Amino acid sequence: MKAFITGITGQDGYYLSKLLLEKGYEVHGTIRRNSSINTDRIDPLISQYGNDGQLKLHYSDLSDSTSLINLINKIKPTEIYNLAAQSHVSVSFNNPYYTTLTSSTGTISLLEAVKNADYEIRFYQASSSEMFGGVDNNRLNEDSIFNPKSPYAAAKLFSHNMTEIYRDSYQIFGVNGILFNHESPHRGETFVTRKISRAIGRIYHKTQQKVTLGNLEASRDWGFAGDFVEGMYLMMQHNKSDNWVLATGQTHTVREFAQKAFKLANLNWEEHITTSEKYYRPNEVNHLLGDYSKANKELGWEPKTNFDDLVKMMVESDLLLAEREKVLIDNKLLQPTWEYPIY
Ligand code: NDP
Ligand code: GDR
Repeated sequence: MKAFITGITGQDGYYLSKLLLEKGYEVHGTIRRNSSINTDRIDPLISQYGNDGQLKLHYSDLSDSTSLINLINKIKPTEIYNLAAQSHVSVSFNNPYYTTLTSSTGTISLLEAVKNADYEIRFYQASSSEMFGGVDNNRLNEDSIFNPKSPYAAAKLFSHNMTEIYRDSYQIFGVNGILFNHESPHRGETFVTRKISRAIGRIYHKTQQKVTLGNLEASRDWGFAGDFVEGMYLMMQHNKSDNWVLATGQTHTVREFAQKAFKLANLNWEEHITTSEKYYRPNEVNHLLGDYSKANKELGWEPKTNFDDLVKMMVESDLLLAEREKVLIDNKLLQPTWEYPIY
């Protein structure tokens, strides 16, 4: 049981590698060379499992086909999870070329390595509910029509199609997990749920005054990332590769998330949230609601964490984080943040 994970430093990379390490897998993950170290999320796993023991990290990049293929040939994984991506939908409008190039070439490199291997490597592609485009209020499942509205979604649909093409043409074990939004205390801080929970922690501890958001009426089917990686794992253990939707079957607006989250900290959300068109997207996905009945029936998967518990988990974690930050601010080791300028 040897897993190769691209994007191990991301939210899902953390939860998935934790799950696989606990199951006894040898886990290999790719990290990118950056001027600052960006392994924060997986640092607890590195402490526990080492970075050259049961967990092993390798420098690579989705755009570096040679390095990906060399790593796979050397490591000989039994499962590959392709989680890496420029995963921010809004950023993909500003960086369309980079978003498309890295996602698409990365997937092809990995699929080629799987195709050419002389033993079976199971392949997981991180597909997204963004590919549906949210054109109406219907529940979306594996047979729903795709209507990508961003460079991010189009790049994901390309990789989704390529996984199916390699599955049908070369009989590889290629899975597409079409996952609806999933969040956690490890969610990137530029995604709306974490942007809100992070702001609440700082507003509560008086190190931030307000938070500026974009479209409050967009609704999403938000689940907990820890539950969703279990679904990824189950897909990879199934006797036949296929496409599966993972979702919660409930949708909430950004406004509802914010109201609930601020209330948990006894803060009045209207005093602290402003909106600005700078956070609006050129083309918005207004509504997403998933139907996970196929995953439930065939994999026995269902989400364990409901919306209220997810919001609570994120707010409580960010209240603690902000409390720790405040100590640093009080000791002049950190600057207070009035508002984030970029996202
Ligand atoms: P994150 O943004 O948290 O993590 C993305 C990961 O990809 C990071 O490890 C990042 O590395 C890495 N990465 C980005 N660009 C490159 C590159 N050029 N080469 C190599 N690695 C790169 O995403 P999530 O964990 O939330 O999501 C995992 C995957 O699932 C993504 O592909 C995302 O698009 C997809 N997805 C996510 C959903 C969600 O709700 N979270 C829903 C549906 C799909 P670094 O840390 O260096 O930036
Ligand atoms: P999404 O997540 O685009 O669904 O993609 P995000 O949290 O960025 O946006 C969700 C909705 O909130 C609205 N919104 C804001 N979004 C951000 N980021 N910042 C804001 O200030 C803000 N205000 C309102 C957005 O317009 C949108 O409607 C995530 C990513 O993880 C993708 O990689 C993944 O594929 C999909 O989920 C499923």
